[in-house]
Amino acid sequence: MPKTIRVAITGAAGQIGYSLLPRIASGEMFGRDTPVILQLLEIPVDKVQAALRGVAMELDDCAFPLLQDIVLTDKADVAFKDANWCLLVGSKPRSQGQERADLLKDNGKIFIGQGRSIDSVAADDCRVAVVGNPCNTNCMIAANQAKRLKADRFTAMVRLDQNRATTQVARKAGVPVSAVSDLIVYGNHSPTMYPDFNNAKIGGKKLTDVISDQAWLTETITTVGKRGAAILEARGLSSAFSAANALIDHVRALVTVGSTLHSVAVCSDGSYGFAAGVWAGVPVRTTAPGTFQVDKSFTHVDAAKTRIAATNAELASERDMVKELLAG
Ligand code: NAX
Repeated sequence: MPKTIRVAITGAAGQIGYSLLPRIASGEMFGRDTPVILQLLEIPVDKVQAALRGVAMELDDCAFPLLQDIVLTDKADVAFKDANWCLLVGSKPRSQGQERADLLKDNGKIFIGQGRSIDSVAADDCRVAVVGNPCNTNCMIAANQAKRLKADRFTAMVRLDQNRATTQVARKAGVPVSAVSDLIVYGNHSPTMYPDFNNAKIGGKKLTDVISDQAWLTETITTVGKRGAAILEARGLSSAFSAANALIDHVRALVTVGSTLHSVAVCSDGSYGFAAGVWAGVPVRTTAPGTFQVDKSFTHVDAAKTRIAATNAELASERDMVKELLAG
């Protein structure tokens, strides 16, 4: 039997947590034969801690064979202790009238503390995936606190954007989603993200040969970028199970060695024109469990370069807004 994985999850009593936890406990993230221990972190507020206990009761009542233990805590050092994976989902929502810069700074403080704690108590092989928004910049802030763990242990999630784009093009082409490949989302998890249809494939053919309607493709970039807002408008709540599902895909991709390309936000080394040191979505291939390589072989037409430059500018401006939160 594979070794037990300790998975720390922040914001575990939230919406995404509720959809995510049973799927991890049932083996969808780390494999159907891999035991897991869930280490759940929530804020020290009685009502929230009570909700967390309720979630744990439901996990108990599922009698998941792979779920070996559940730890409930309001202390980061307890949640991240010996964790092999830290899934940073929790963050503060934007309050009414709050400036984006203030939201960035408010949430940034959470990720300073969590980054430090992970670096001091998590397992040596620890990997971190950030979902809490603004996830690229929060990931950069957490990684910046780490002395022991290298930057490539920290990734942020743009997979939901990839999945959203995949369904749009599959539906347009009248093919199953599994026919779509190499559809990479570049940049920030925000409306500036760029889903690259030019290098994507459908059934092994160039996507743009299968869908030649350029106006539709351009409009679909906007549809994908604004999908979160559309769901919020329709549901009155932000995306939850689709985000949890994307996080399953994100981590599963990073623990599964293979030639498939995935969109993952990683620490930029300057590839594709991203500023070095920001976390940007790029094409990634998993070379060993938890270890990836960025595929730098794609070329982009001028219109794509302009979009990538715009999402890079946003990432750089976010970094600028939180510069006092970055160590060194
Ligand atoms: P909820 O508000 O339902 O849950 C968030 C939970 O985090 C709350 O229970 C809260 O108590 C907890 N929390 C806040 N500060 C914490 C801290 N310091 N330590 C531990 N827990 C803390 O939000 P939910 O819908 O679950 O969304 C969670 C985050 O995911 C939000 O930041 C959201 O914006 C982000 N999203 C990211 C997506 C992505 O693709 N990267 C898509 C979905 C989602 O919008």
